[in-house]
Amino acid sequence: KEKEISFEERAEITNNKMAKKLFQIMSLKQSNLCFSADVESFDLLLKLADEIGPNICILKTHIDILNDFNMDKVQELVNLSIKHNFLIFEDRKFADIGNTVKSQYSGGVYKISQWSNFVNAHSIAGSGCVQGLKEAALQYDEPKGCLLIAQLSCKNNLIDKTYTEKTVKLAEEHSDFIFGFICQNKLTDNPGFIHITPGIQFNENNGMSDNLGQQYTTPEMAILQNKCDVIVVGRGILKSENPAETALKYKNTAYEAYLKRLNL
Ligand code: BMP
Repeated sequence: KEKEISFEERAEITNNKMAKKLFQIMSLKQSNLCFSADVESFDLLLKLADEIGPNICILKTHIDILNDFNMDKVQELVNLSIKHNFLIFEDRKFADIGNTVKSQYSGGVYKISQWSNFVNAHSIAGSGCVQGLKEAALQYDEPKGCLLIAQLSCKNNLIDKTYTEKTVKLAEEHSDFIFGFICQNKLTDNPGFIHITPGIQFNENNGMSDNLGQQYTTPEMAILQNKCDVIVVGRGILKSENPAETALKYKNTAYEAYLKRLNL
């Protein structure tokens, strides 16, 4: 049986600067929790980021659902990410030809490349899409990165096993920029690739209902059984009475599950 490698060791092993930075934050803060800040008010997002920031390694945004977007507030978010030492992940899910995603990533209203540490892309468009994003990222001194969506949490999605396998192959071919996956279970033993998993709630059946096809699993299942590295939690935290307290519970549960996996 293969030995589990710690986040700390993985930070050492990987040549990908984004992965290194993330693994370092995870081991320093003892957190493998990503908070999905799916709110429509930027002011609320900033308040939550300040409260929850100490307990997360990543804050995930959907910048295009904010009603009061502006670049000054983006700067405040960046300041909070420095204050609390978390990374900003814009969940943009790029999926077009290279030339288009390059503009979508760096231009437009949101100028995502300026403030996000990393983004994600569907693998459907192939290497040109990855190449386009990579080119746009090259203009920055600090590391930028991208995750490929290898699996989805929602019911009846069209991704099959072959698509997932091809996605892993695409990631391996671009491992200077692609440093992991959005997925539901571990896909590769390459320690440099991180597995980030949405669709998480403490009580997957009695939790908040989602009538739009979202499927939930528990933090323990995701980390211990499915061997993922990071859990993504949105409504499990947002809809709770005390989001900061609940985030701490998710953080502790996910990290304990990781420690248990290391010692198995
Ligand atoms: P929630 O925990 O409230 O269900 O939110 C999950 C978040 O993760 C959402 O922002 C969603 O866009 C994202 N997500 C997902 O739920 N499943 C996937 O397969 C990929 C995602 O990015």
